[in-house]
Parts: sequence; structure tokens; C-alpha cells
Amino acid sequence: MRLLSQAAFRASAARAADLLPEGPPEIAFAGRSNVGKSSAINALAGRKRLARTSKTPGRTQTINFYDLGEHARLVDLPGYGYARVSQSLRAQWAELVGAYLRSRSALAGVVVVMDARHPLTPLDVQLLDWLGGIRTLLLLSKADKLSRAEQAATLKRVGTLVQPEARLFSSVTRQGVDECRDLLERWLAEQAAGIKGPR
Ligand SMILES: Nc1nc2c(ncn2[C@@H]2O[C@H](COP(=O)(O)OP(=O)(O)O)[C@@H](O)[C@H]2O)c(=O)[nH]1
Ligand SMILES: [Mg+2]
Repeated sequence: MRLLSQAAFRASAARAADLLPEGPPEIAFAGRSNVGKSSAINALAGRKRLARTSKTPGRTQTINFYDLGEHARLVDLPGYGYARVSQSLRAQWAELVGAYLRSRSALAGVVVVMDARHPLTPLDVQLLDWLGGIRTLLLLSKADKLSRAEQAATLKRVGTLVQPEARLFSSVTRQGVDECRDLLERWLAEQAAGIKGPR
């Protein structure tokens, strides 16, 4: 069975102290609220309701861990950039996500999910800066909302503006799903073998 098809919910952490202890290689999904992070996890795992999706932005405020068998994990990070979130909740987000990203040696890479219609918001750019040398893939989600010509133009523009590799993605049409799954499984295998990507 494919690694990503084995995803099963493991644990949620609302505070840094509740993070799962370091274990097998993991890939984290980050991005603005409502861009489709949880939907991307479901699409990649080939499941309908593994990760909870929501029409209401700002729902997931916990870090959610999913086991891929015993040898890998996926991690759904809480979204950022939701305007109606209070200052204290923003500080909580930064503390929790910061604690995770800064210190996680099992981290094989981060998938930064952005809405293909509005990629590279200031907070996205800030996150990319902050990720520094951590291996990163940009998913341009909800690609189904763009025409083929708009998709191509967006992909090209993003490629000229930032370093990490970008892919068009849609949880609805499954565009990009197989390619991403292959890539993420390769990251996990390389991390397990001790071949680290650029850090
Ligand atoms: N059209 C379209 N809608 C999507 C796609 N991915 C997610 N959505 C919708 O966007 C909303 C937010 O998705 P969710 O996965 O919960 O976003 P998250 O907050 O980043 O985890 C939901 O209403 C989803 O149905 C996609 O690829 N295409
Ligand atoms: Mg979510």
C-alpha cells in the first residue's frame, strides 16, 4: 500500500508542550486559513474526511498529526492570516507553530499551500523567509478556479518571484495530486535514509 494512503489521525496539540515527541520523518502543511491545507491532505491520502475541512476560516487552531504507518507522519498546521483572529490568538499561533518549525529534526519538509488566485500574500512571503533552508514545496491550490491560461501565468510568475518549486493543485479535480504524492513520498524516503534536503 502507498505510504500516504495509510494516513490515520494520531494526535492534536494546542500548546507546544503537547507536541508529539520526535518520531519518524514528517511533512508539515502550512498556509493561510481556508486555502485548502486539510483538503490537500485528504486528497493526497485519498480520503474524504481524514483531516477536517471547513468553510469557516480560522477553525483549525491545533497542530494535527497523522501517522502514515509507523514510518512517517503528516502534520496539519493551523492557518494564519485570518483577519478576525484576536491578537492573543495570533501570538499563540506564532508560539505553537514557531516551536514546531524551529526545532523539529524529523521534519522532512514543509508544503506551503497558497490559493492559486492570490499566491504570495505578505504573510506567505514572511513564512517562506522564515522557513529558510527547510525543504519546501509550494502548492497553488484551488487551481480549478483558474483557466488553463491563468494557471500557466500564475505558475510562471510565482517561479520568478520565489525559490521553492511550485505546483498547481486541486482537491476537486485532483490536478497535481499524483505528482505531489510521489514527491512527498520521496522526501520521506530520503529523510529516513538520512539524505537531508537543503536545510
Ligand atoms: N474549488 C476548490 N475548493 C477547495 C479546494 N480545496 C479546498 N477547497 C475549499 O476551501 C475551503 C477550505 O478548505 P480547507 O481544506 O478546510 O482549508 P484549510 O483551512 O487551509 O485547511 C473548503 O470549503 C473547501 O471545500 C480546491 O482544490 N478547489
Ligand atoms: Mg484546515
